Amino acid sequence: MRRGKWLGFMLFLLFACNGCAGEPERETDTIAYTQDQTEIDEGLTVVGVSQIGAESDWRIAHTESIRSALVPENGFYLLFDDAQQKQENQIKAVRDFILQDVDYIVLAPIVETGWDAVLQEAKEADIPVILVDRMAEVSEDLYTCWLGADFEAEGKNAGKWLEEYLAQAGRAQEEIHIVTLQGTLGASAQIGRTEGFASVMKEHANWNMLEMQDAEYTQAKGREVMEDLLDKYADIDVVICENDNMAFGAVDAIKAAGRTCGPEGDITILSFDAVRAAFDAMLAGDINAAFECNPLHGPRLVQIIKELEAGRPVDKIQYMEEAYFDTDMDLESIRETRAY
Ligand code: GYE
Repeated sequence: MRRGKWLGFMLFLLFACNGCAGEPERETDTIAYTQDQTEIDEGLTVVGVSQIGAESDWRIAHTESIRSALVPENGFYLLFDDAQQKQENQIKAVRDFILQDVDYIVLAPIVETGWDAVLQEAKEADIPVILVDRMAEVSEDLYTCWLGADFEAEGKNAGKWLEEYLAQAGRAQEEIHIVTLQGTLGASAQIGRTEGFASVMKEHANWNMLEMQDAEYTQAKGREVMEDLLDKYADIDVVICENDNMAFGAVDAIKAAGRTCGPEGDITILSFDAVRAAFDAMLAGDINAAFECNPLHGPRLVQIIKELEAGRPVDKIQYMEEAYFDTDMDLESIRETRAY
């Protein structure tokens, strides 16, 4: 912890406790911290993490990876805030972290826009900000680095996979009707996956995008949106789901409508993330392919912060390595090796 930080920290705790009196607040580790402050070792690096929510299996794995890496044994004290899918909660969390004068702020921005003011405040407070998962559309001097996935490449890979799949099935020239369940509109993962897939679609005049709808990355909304699309269109050939949980919801809706999907069914389902439950869904024959998005950011965050603490520069943009999986592979064996 930098010199002079403890004073700010203690003042904040006083302030936080006063503020707590009558106001029902959402639960954060900040409160937990106030209760066991005496146990905190001054040598620890304090990191405030603003997480988006718990909307998907991917997000839960992401949180778990960060929580298990930023631990005292690795030299960290973690303040974790779950924004429950609301940007205003994330902005408030970042402001709280600034007031607490944490050593680092880690932010997973729900959408790309709207971060200029709060990140400027962090800069003025001299607190490095590490963006993880999704990107923020801000000037480069407002964050130290970004760690995440190449969402556009994921979308492109899905398009290329579909191209090959249709060719192998002798359907390369057929009219193909596609719908997309999009993630939270304005989120990097949504923008990149939509644009990446669209870039392959452009090469296929016979691929028709019937409709794209926001299903907010959740299973419940995925089901609801898919029900609506099945009501509207009788001839859907392919469903692009911008995460696994929406795919699970789509599969539920398709089955409830008496339709079939997966490699043996009549609707092809492509999905992103490749969480363990997606392997189960592929093995059950419900979805065709899952394009991996790696949520294990925790160990990489530890490395990045240790480098920064040692005064060494880090790469501004850092991608995670990713693959894809489909039902032609030995999914049983691969599933055994999966960490999430
Ligand atoms: O695909 C989805 C989650 O931003 C990569 O957000 C992340 C996405 C992920 O809710 O499952």
